[in-house]
Amino acid sequence: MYKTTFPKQFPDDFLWGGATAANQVEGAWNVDGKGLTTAEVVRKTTDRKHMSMDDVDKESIQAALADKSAADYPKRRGVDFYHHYKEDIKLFAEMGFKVYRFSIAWSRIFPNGDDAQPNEAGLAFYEKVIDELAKYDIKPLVTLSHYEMPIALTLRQNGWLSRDTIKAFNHFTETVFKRFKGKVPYWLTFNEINTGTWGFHATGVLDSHETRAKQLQMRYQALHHQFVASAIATKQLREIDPKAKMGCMLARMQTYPGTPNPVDVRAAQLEDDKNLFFTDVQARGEYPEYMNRYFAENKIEIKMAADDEAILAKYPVDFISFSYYMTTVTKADEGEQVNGNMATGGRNPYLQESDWGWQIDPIGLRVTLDEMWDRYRKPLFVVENGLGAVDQLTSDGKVHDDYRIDYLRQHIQQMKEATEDGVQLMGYTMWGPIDLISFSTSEMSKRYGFIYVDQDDQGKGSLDRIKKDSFYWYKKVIASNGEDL
Ligand code: BGP
Repeated sequence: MYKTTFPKQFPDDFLWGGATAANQVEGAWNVDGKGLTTAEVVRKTTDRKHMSMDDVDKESIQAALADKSAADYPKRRGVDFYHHYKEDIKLFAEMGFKVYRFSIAWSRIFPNGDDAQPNEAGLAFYEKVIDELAKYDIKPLVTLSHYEMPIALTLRQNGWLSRDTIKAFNHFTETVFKRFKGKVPYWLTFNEINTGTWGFHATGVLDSHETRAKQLQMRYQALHHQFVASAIATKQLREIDPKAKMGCMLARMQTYPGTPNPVDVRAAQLEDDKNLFFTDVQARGEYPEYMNRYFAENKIEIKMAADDEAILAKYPVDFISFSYYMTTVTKADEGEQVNGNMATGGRNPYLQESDWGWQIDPIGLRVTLDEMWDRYRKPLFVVENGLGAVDQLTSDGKVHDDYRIDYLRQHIQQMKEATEDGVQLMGYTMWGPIDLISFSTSEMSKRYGFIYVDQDDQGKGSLDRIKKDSFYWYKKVIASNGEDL
């Protein structure tokens, strides 16, 4: 039956909130037994349009390990959420958050990734965070791996390239599922899992000195291990905490054809398939045929253990989450964008871009939501979206960030349209409700937050938290369940 009424509104239980990652907010990188992660050996970049982390090699890691300061490694200091979590959660509650997405740093729990016993101080920290959220009735949505591989595993076994990493990861997941049983209703395994094809930051695989063909072989193999580890984590969660839901997480970047020429349409379809490949595996439980063909044509051979396919098929995710910042454009004669990377995609003359070259496309969010709902028929969750911008703190202690409000408003409007189109959307956690260290550039000055943090790119500042104009706006949006935009 067709619906005859189309209420343009979000469901009553829509999960409004914000999202962060341990390595971008926590700081306290050498406190309470924490081990270092891949994120914390990456330096600042001076190139705003490119990521800084994929030329990392063993030598640069050794140099980073020898450097005991946070001066050149901003992800070591974050915005000191580790010591400010009560104050920060109180501010989230004041905005009316229903959900808070954060990651558990694997190396706080297992400093070397595969220690025999967990580090109690690490578990205790996240327990305090979860209990603090519960005071305000904010539900945790926890990412198990947000570019935070224990550096020991990268050095010892080249990160996810090793099958042994599956075992280590699933020991970690079992430990946290047991500890936080009944307290965390939503989990995600790997943040932006598809960015594993971009390199080190996501897989912990050191391959910057390899040929492009070899890199692809290594990266897809590492990703296969992540798929298996994700399915095993889903199995564990069903057994340990059956009411909790498991999701996958994709950096969704829709590719438009550069012209209506069918060769360009086909090129765009291939790019898009290579993006959706990840959700195809994790939501449908099998490798899609188009990808098997792609692997064969590119001489990529995925080594699988006997029961890998059965595990993938048996434990698909319950819901699909993704980040959405931009869309991109391709033409057949531009060749493959396998090394596609944020901000390096083709230009779209109809779109404006952020100061970092990210093409802003609110309607693209509706297009994506509608297409993904049709493809999977599983609940969707937008777990990242937002505008990185340079904010000015005025002399009277205010930040007038109308550009951010405008960006978010337009995206929320399109989510509403998608809801009316019939998409089952669980919630929206905008990226970086509190200013944090940029993932791609390690800058502080690329700010996303509703809450300004007084800290500059050199790490100087009081760390005071200041409400921006957008803080009051988002509070209104949540209170009206998305009606008052
Ligand atoms: C996503 C990552 C986040 C985040 C965001 C914004 O890709 O999952 O960790 O930081 O992008 O990116 P950036 O910080 O580079 O602006």
